[in-house]
Amino acid sequence: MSIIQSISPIDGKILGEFEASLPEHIEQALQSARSAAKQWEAIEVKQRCRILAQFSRILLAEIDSVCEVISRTTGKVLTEALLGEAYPVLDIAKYYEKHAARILRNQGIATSPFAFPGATAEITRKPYGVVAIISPWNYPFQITVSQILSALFAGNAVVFKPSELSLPVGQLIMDLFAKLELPQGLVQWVVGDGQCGEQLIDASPDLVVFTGSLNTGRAVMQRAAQHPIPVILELGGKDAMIVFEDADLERTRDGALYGAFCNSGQACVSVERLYVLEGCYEKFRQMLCDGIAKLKIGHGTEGDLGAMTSKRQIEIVQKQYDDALAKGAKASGQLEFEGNYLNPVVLWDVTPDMLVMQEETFGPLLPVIPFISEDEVIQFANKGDFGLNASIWSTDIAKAERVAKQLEVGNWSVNDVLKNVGHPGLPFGGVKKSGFGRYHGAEGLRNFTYPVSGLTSRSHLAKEPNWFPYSEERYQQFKGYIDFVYGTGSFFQRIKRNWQALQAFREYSAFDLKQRWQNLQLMLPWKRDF
Ligand code: TXE
Repeated sequence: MSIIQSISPIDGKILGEFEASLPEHIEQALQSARSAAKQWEAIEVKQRCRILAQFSRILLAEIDSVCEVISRTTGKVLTEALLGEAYPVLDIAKYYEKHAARILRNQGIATSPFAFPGATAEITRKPYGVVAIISPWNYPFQITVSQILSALFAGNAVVFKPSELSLPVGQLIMDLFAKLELPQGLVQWVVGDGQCGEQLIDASPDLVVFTGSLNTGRAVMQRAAQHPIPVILELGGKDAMIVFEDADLERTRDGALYGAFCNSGQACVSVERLYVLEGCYEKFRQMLCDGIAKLKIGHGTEGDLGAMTSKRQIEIVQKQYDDALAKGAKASGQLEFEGNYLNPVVLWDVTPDMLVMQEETFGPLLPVIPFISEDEVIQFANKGDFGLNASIWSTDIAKAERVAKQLEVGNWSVNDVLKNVGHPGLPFGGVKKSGFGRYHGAEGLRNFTYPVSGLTSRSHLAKEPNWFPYSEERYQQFKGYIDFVYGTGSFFQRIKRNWQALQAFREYSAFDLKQRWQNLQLMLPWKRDF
């Protein structure tokens, strides 16, 4: 039995020891989750929402201790734990509590009275069954719980694997869900590193939701492909922030500092490339350097930037910093502070060959680059493999939105940063190598279900016209029917030239009242898709 020790990056204190899950435990977890999923799915959505509403109440009652555990495990400051981890979870829980029944309801589909005389059609949403959630260490509570809640609201059971660096938060999540009246085994966790993640996939859940690095995402997808199991991948970004001269520069400077250094830059949506219009580039760069000097490093409720979560991540950031300086970049100061704490650093005179411009940084480095035109900055921002989030800053909203819509990203915001990804109604996810699939919003919830399409015929006829036997005459009649439906000319012209063929289908075209009523209802705005 191997033991994983959890050590706080703040002061090196041991936070706990956790037994790594053996393959047979993972199999057992999957089996009991499967039977819990059956019970949970049978509960109607509104009742599921009532049960899950308890989660927010429990979280609110324990919010200080929850933030304390998150802070000690990750190194982030308490305000960051409150705003970046607990608050978005409360928001998504409330949103689904209110909207899940509507998002997941059956959807009537209009049916052609010619092709399907008398038939009605509908889409029902079914939960996948057991969802495996493999989550990272940077937002171990928010990402994991938002995805668990999405899976549960949609009617699934969950087996999650937190990062091996976030085990106290994994335990905390289990303790919170244990206080809800859920079927036994509906939410379970497994403990371990990448190998445990592989074993979890091999235990054959029905959906894998992964958040982490591009390379691990590839491995997860490859593993899932052997079954095959559908995957949702959230793989990080190299997000651009674009600043025009007409922006409110003071507000924009504060936005840039927050966007780049929130959680010490360990966010998939943190600002990693800051493009500033040439006319205000020098002034803005100076403003950033002045602003950075006022940021506080610390912990608890005092600091703005906390400790980095892992030594490995510090090494990655240090390597990018050293590489940039060796290749001619200038820096606002030293990266090293003390222990696991790093200084926030602005870099300029950066070039595309530097690691900091090529790889995800996931640390407190902010490269600033000048641009000369709208077209140029769109080209700059669209360069590279990732496409997660971006922000555009200008008082000319039309211009900012015009630029935003030409960016190859899954999400953007104008005159604000990061907060957009916490909006519970906006589906969140990336394009290009930032991954695919979404969570949050109506689309995000439906992604934890699959559609079942049903069609009910109300035909009283002995047989349908497309059934056997075929003949030359039947062929010509169908050609006439197709020309009537899709051919050119007015409705009357098409009837006239295909009159003979249509006679053959007269007996099939009877309108059914139920079908007419369904089609009529589907024209009403409030009956349309949510
Ligand atoms: O993440 P990994 P790491 C980026 C960031 C960082 C880099 C590496 O740039 O520097 O990734 O971080 C589990 N099969 N992001 O190494 O390895 C692992 O145990 C199944 C972006 O910590 O991707 C953990 O639970 N699972 C990011 C989870 O995958 C496997 C968040 C993520 O670990 C596995 C974090 C395998 N073969 C880092 N190997 C974001 N997008 O927000 C590992 N895991």
